[in-house]
Amino acid sequence: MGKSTKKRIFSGIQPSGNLHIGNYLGAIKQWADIYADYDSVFCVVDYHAITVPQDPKNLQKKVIEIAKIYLASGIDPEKAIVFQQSHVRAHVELCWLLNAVSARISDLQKMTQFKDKSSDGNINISAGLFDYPVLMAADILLYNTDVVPVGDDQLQHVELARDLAKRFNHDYTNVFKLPEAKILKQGARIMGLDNPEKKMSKSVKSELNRIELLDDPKVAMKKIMKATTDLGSEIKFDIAAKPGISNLLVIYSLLAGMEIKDLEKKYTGKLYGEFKKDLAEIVAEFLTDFQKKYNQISDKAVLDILADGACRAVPIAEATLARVKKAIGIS
Ligand code: ATP
Ligand code: LTN
Repeated sequence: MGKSTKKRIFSGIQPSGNLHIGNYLGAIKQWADIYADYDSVFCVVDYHAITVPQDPKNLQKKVIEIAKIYLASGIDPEKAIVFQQSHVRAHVELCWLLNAVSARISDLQKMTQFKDKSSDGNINISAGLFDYPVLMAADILLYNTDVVPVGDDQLQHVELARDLAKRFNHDYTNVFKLPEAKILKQGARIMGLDNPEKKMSKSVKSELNRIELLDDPKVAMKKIMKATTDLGSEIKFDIAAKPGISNLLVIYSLLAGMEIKDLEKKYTGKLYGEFKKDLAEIVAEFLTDFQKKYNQISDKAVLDILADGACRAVPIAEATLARVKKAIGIS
């Protein structure tokens, strides 16, 4: 079989918290829309998840849930590699090597995700949380990745991966391909329903912040009806003046496949309530359809897919790791 000439995509999500439509619209939908045109690799990054406390009884269930969400979103495991990070040891090995020779503490101190997650004065923050972006760089670089489709909060991490690759190539030999982030123009930062000034997030306490992919559709409809809106009554995309309505317009546009300007026309002269009611129905329809697909996939099928994915990932990762070790002088 000839070598694929397609560019490679790599991306991943942590098995922590409950995935929401921000994760879906910013990352997973983007993968599902483009992955067949690439040589695609999707990972469930369990070693990233444990940088904050996880319940050992629940972690593997979460891994299966995330993998099922990838599949229910339309990723065909025959056409893409889908695997669990901890099944491929090369990830931690490359992380160590990059830590030792290319990563700088001064770079990691600039990472906003670390600053945000460690800013509440908690002294029990793990060293792994600080080193998180180096493991992410290892994930990406092991697979000679060209493109990393993510939401915009991950841009800084992908840029760090690129910088580490450049530094390594400069200091040793040209081993790594330089990856680029792929960030959607629309949907890369879905905002919280209860606070449209901040991104929708798994870790915000209030459930009114987000629509979870496995939410009961009726509950999701209520969350949309309760979403924060703005002063005035016009349904118009204007992030500065109308962050709440603008966020809902983005969600509507992406789920219904309609342009925002067409939605603005459709709702000219109409009230927020009517707009929200329609959006609530669109969200409920989406969730019903999504969950139908999700529920058709058995845990056993997922475990087989992850095992097969690891078998396909290992040779690619090991080949890169061998080149890295050779460049450093370790054989
Ligand atoms: P946390 O709340 O703990 O930071 P998260 O919700 O950001 O978690 P991640 O696992 O960090 O979830 O993100 C998975 C993927 O979803 C990443 O590509 C990330 O950029 C994307 N993503 C996360 N939140 C959003 C959002 N609100 N809008 C668009 N994309 C998002
Ligand atoms: N940090 C990412 C998850 C992640 C990832 C990756 C994304 C870990 N390794 C490699 C893309 C490529 C996040 O979304 N929180």
